[in-house]
Amino acid sequence: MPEAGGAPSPEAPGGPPRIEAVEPIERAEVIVCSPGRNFVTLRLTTRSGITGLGDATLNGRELAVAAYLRDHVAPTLIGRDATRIEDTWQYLYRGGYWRRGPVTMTAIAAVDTALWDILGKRAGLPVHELLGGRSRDGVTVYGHANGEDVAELLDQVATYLERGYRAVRAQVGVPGLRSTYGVSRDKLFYEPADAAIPTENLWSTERYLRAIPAALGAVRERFGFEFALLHDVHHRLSPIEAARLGRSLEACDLFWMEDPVPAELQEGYRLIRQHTTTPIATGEVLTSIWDCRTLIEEQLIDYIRTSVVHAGGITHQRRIAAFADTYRVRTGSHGATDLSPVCLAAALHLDIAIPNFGIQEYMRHSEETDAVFPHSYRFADGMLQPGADPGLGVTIDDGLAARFPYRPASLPVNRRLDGSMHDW
Ligand code: KDG
Ligand code: MG
Repeated sequence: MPEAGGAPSPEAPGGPPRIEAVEPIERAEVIVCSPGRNFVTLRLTTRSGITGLGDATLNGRELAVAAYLRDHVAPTLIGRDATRIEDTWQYLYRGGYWRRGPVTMTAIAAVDTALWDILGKRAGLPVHELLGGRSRDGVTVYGHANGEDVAELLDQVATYLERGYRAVRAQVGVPGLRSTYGVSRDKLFYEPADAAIPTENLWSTERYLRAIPAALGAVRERFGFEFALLHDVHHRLSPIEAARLGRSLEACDLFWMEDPVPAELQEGYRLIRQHTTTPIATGEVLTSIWDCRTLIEEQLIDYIRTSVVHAGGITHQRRIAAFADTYRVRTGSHGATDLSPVCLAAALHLDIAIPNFGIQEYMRHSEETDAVFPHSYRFADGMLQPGADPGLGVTIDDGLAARFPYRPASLPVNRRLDGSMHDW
């Protein structure tokens, strides 16, 4: 392992003398592939040949992040010291006049995650050991049971419980709507980004609010209360509608009701809180600690669902978790299939190390995705284990990735029955 240099670098550009790089970055490559769905991956390689991977996938906006990384970030990384993880984060965030937002924060996340991967490989340790080591035996995950109707949903919940899951998210088709968020034809995998031009779905709040309490009630009636039950509203309700739903689900003893209102409507959570004790989770579309501040400080939520890939990487996600911990808010990291195995591995290293982990979403990746991204994490007894490989424990098979070129795919949009736009 190279020694830390103490001599000022002769090429310091104008400013104060710089310390020589311990592990200079020599290459930054952006790899776009589509093994079952689109993924953007950043690979950094150091002068001594260590590689690190970072997920940079933003569903439906993949090429925007790829261009941001290639055109604006990669050139600034060459020669930079790979061991300066915090400084690089500050350079990319504070150094950027135009801050935050999903594209920027996803690009920063990719660099940060790749640097943690490099650090782990350099040290010969899995990333969670660098983050303070295990706080728990494993990472409890929830799977996605869903059905076109209640009967199919019950079959799917049974399948997840038989597979050993201790936590299940339940989504059901709404009668009279031709498709509903979270309900897929292929039960184990779900990919809403299904067409280059967004598919138009139909939405009815009234029908949804009538269908859900009955469906979740049927799940509890059939399977009892010895597992965690979750439900994702997917940003669709007004605060008072969400309050009503939360109250009507109290007897179901939900682990959480997710994203009851659109993310930008944070004041709405105050009203929801006044009316229901159903725990609330949100955050998958939030990209920084500043976006979560009110929700956490006012204890308007119980679980913060920001992810490594969309909220600035391991460094920033760890900061959000630490801030949340001071208010006894726990984490529930987003883990849909559009978050690549590189992101899932990074999330698992963090989940296992932090004190206030709550639960991890685990939507299985397709076989093609798993083949392109061989990984050391494993599922057993309702938990994922990050594995003991140095770094993140994920690689990318370049040859195979090249056989799955990018395909344009957008997330759907929603219209109400009268034709007006609604949140998807
Ligand atoms: O890209 C959008 C998906 O990640 C999102 O719709 C999935 O809400 C989601 C969840 O909870 O997994
Ligand atoms: Mg969600």
